[in-house]
Amino acid sequence: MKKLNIGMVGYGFMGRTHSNAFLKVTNFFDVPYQPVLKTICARNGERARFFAGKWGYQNVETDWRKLVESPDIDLIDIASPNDTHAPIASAAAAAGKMVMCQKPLGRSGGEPETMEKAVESAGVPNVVWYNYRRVHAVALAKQLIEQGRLGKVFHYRAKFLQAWTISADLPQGGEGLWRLDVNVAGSGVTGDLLAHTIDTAIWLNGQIDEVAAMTETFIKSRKHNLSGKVEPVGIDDASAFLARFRNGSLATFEATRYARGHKALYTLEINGEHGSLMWDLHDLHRLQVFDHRDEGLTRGWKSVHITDRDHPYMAHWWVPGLQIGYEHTFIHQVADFLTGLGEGKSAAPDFREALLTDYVTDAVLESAVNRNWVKVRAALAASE
Ligand code: SOE
Repeated sequence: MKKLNIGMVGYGFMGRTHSNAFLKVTNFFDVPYQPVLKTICARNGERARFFAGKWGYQNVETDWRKLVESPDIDLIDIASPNDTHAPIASAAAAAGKMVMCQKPLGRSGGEPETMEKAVESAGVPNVVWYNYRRVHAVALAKQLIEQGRLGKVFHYRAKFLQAWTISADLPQGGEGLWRLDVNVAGSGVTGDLLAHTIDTAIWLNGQIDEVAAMTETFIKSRKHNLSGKVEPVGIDDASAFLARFRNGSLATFEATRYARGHKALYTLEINGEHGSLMWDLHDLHRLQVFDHRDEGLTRGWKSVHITDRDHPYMAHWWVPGLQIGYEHTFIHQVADFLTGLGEGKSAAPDFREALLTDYVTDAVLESAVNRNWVKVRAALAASE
């Protein structure tokens, strides 16, 4: 099996999910490449060395510019804060490296397009880590929709609810809290949480054409960890929008970090002419299925336990009846990427496809400011 030397940027939560996926993928999937945890890169050398020891990285680097130029690296994986995505991805592509990038692709204001152009002109394989597509139950939903089980789709509904920023004493900025700093994150829950729901929605139900949104920042100023001063909060704490899909269906999306009682509740529901599907991240190994064509007396919602060999990805795991969880979605992402590499293609969503999600989040933020319906850019391009 060919070796694929990984240069990972970032050792936070996502650095761990990605490293774990690279380590485990060949134990469970027959893929044409063996990822090698070659170099971990982060500004804090001491923390990076600790991370390298824990996960088995061979080298430590503190300058991502040196990492992307390094001849012994094949693939740059970007698991660092959002403001680093564009410069690292562009430099990595220019150096001829494959690029895997944590979502969202970049901050709004042109970064995602620059990144897409960089990987396209360099012709390097690329992918964005939208891991919820790789939940086995969500992949089954995709399969059922493609088989036409729902018929014409009328409604799509998605929510991603958290509660971790409710305290006004929580500072913004710096390690672990950069998601609250608009200069680093680009936006709040729109780019962080809605982006996931939008990626899954486009994958399952097609292009979103227009949106009408509202956002709110509940805590207007917080101490900044880097300056030590109280500074205005620029991120959206909550974001909700109405949408029209190109297939004629209507949608509601909501994300917040102020839903007391919910730590990470991502739910989605699709209602069609013949049936409906519901999925819930807290019960991620189940898909709720309703088929109106079932015999009337016993017709009802079925809770399908996604653990059988004929369910997506499940032939690679344990024996029927035994479930898998969150970490596996990242392993699936790497497996799909490596399989794609063997076939000479990028796995989905590549940067070009992930741009569609950025166009929707841009439209959401614009609509929230202007308080009107906004056409999504990709939709404009298609009808021009
Ligand atoms: C934020 O809390 C976060 O970690 C996101 O950044 C992830 O993308 C999401 O999957 C879980 O929540």
